[in-house]
Parts: sequence; structure tokens; C-alpha cells
Amino acid sequence: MSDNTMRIIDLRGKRLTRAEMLEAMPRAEMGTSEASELVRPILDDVKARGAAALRDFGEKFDHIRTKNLRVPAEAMQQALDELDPEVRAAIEESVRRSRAVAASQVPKDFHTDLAEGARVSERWIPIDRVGLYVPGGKAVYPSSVIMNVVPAQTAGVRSLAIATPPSREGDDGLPSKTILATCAILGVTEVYAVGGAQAIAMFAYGARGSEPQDGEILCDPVDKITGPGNIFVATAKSMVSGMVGIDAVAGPTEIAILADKDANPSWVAADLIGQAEHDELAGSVLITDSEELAAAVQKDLDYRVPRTEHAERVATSLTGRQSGIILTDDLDQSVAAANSYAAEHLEIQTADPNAVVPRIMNAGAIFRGPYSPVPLGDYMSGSNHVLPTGGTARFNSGLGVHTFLKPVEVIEYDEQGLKALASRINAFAVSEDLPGHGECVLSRFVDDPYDKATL
Ligand code: HSO
Ligand code: ZN
Repeated sequence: MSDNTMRIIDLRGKRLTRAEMLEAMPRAEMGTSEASELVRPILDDVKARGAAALRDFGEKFDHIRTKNLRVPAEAMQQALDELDPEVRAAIEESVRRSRAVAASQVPKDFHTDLAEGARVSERWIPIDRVGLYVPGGKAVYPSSVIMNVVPAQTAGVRSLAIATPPSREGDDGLPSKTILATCAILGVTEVYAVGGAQAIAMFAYGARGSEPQDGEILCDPVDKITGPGNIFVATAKSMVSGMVGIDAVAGPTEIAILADKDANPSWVAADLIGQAEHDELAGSVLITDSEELAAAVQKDLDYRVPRTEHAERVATSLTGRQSGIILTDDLDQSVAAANSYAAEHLEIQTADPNAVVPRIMNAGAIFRGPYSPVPLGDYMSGSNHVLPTGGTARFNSGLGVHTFLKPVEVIEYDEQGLKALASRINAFAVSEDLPGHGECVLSRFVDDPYDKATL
């Protein structure tokens, strides 16, 4: 049986600087440089050869030469017809709640009147076409389809495509049936059986067909790519970003649980395991000022880990350098540690969680109290589960309707509004040695802006 003892990071009695605090946090090592060397030629080849390259890479990495890169409508309908009714009910509940939250996320247009004839307004415009990546691999997540599609649809995105690798189970080259059924429930019709870095290339550059069933244009390029993926997908996204928008470069998933002596150790242990189950590199972190709770959680892990389905994976994740138990002096230091760690998911399991929530400045999502565990948010709370990882919650947010909108300011001054500012604008322009800028304004009000006498 493999060991599952979590390492202790003892902050008690230490007065750490900001830099030392960040340094003390358990983090996974990110090795993107080798991935870049592998990904570059894939991007170039898809750009040059379109669908033919997509088929070649599918054969190389997914071990199947896909006939239909674009999933036929009948396959989507069939997947929906064959979906287990209980799973269907769960998906529909999740969609309902996600749609309700997304609807209230839509930001309002506004305007500011600064003076007579001087208005600035702001409009939120949906991104025209987006590509959503849904990973295959170790686990298949239809829930992630919902988390990407619902906010995009609510934002009013006109055109939306999904790419996801062929399933490992079948030999028909089609993606997972549950993913296809979820797409059908959501009304998504443009789905590609394409995975990995090549899918990101297809979204960024578009791809022309090479077989009669592809049609002439297989996939139109998109304006923004969202969704998590493995290291190759993440690297490809960061390489095409700038040319197209991306949501974030996702790393392994993680949880931090901020708990005090009143927390239930058995629930804390279950929640650490729940996250560790995702991936050997997943981070599971307990932050507590109670040595007793830490010991009780470890004892509970000793019981649970050998009995859980993915025991090996969980033990590897819990004992990895990205996981650990952070011991603190008091609640204040626990809050400081949570803010430094900036967890993708932060659970608050303390005597008075409402007093802690407002003090959290960095987290992808905050799960308040013992009855808001992370899997509730993974599947059904109505919140989004595509969240910033690796400490990027310090400056990034999770996916939401805002991800698929861009604010555009509209400047609406009339003659009176502009005239009132003409000499000020001119003064500013001259000070920047850009008198032509000033002339743009002056020429509207004086016959000859070069004649100083008329100014
Ligand atoms: N915890 C994952 C999301 C997920 N869990 C999907 C289960 N399915 C990253 O937020
Ligand atoms: Zn999860």
C-alpha cells in the first residue's frame, strides 16, 4: 500500500515577507518548454495542410484515422437517444441552474453624461465566434461542456464550435457519447472529433477539408478559444494567444480548505481526496490553525485513501510537492495563506464562515461552509467550474458570461461638448508635440487653425 502522509508546511511563529509567503506555498512544477518544441510543428502543419494534417495527428496521438472530423448530426441524436435517463436528468438540472446564474451575470450597458452634449457610453458586444475545447484523456467531463457553452450562449455568441478527441472506448472515431448527448441537449451542432494541440490549431487558423464529407471549409477560424486541456493543449493555447483570444492557460486542478478546530475532519479528508482523484498532479491543501484537526484529517486519510477507487492516483497527488497541510498560528494567518495560495477552489470550513468569506481576496471560487463542497460546484450549483489555477486567481477570474463579451466605449460629443474642450485638447496635444491632433479639433471651430490670430 502506498503512503498517503501529507507533508506539513509549518508557518507557526514565522513572520514571512510577501515573497517568502508565496515561496512557501505548495505548487506543481510547470514544464512548458519541452511541450513548446512539440507543439510548434503541429500548429504549423495544421495551418499549412488543414484537414489532412488533422487526420494525420489524430492517427498519431489518438490512434484512429477519423473519417468524419466533424461529428454527423445523426451521431449526436443517437447519443442523446441512448443516454441513461438518470444522467440526462442530472445534465438538465445542471444546465438549468447554470443558465439561471448566467442570465443574472449579463452586465448592463451604461452611459455617463459629463456636460451638455458630452456623453460616453459603454456597450457589451458578444464575441462573434468561439471554439470550446473539451478534454478527453483520463476522465471525460460532460460537465465542462455545460460550463463553457452556457455562458457563451447567454452572452449571445453567434457561432460556437466544440472540439474534443475521439473516445478511447469505441472504434468509430467519435467522441464520448455523453459529451455528444450533452452538446445535443445544449443545442450545439458544430462538434469536431479533434483533440490536443491540433484542435487548438484548427480553431486558430481554421481548416479546409480534404475528403468529400468534410465539405470545402471544414472549420472556420474562431475569435476566442476557451476550455481546459492537458499540457499540449495549454501550450498550444498560449502560442496562438494574441492572434486569437484565450480564456487562460490551465494547469492541474487544486483545492485549498481553510478549516479550524470546529471542522469535520472526515468531510475535510473526503474533499481533499475528491480533488486528488482528478490527477496525480492535482493539488490538495489544508490550511488550519488546529494541529488536532490536521492530525484527525491525516488519520481519516489513512482510512479512506486505500479504500477509494483511484487509490494510487490519489496517494500520488496527496503526497506530491503540490499538496500539503499548512499549519498556522491563528485564523488571520490562515486567511493570509489562503490569499497567497490563491486556490482554484477554496472551501471555508470554520466556526463562522461568513466572517471569513469577505476577507478572501484571491480564489477562483469560494465554497462557503460545510454544505458547499467543491463537487457541488463541479456539477450543479449553477456556478462555473472552469477556474484559474496555479495561483493565477490573484489576477484572473473563472469563466462566465463576461468571458464571451467585450465592452466597447462609444464617444458621443456634439458641437457644444467638443467646443468647450477645444483649447484644453489643443494644449495637451501641443505638449505632446502632436499639434496635428489639436488641429483636428480647432479646424472644426476656426477657419484657419494655422492663423494664431483666429485662435
Ligand atoms: N474539479 C474540476 C471540474 C470537474 N470535476 C469536472 C468533475 N468534473 C476542475 O474545476
Ligand atoms: Zn472535480
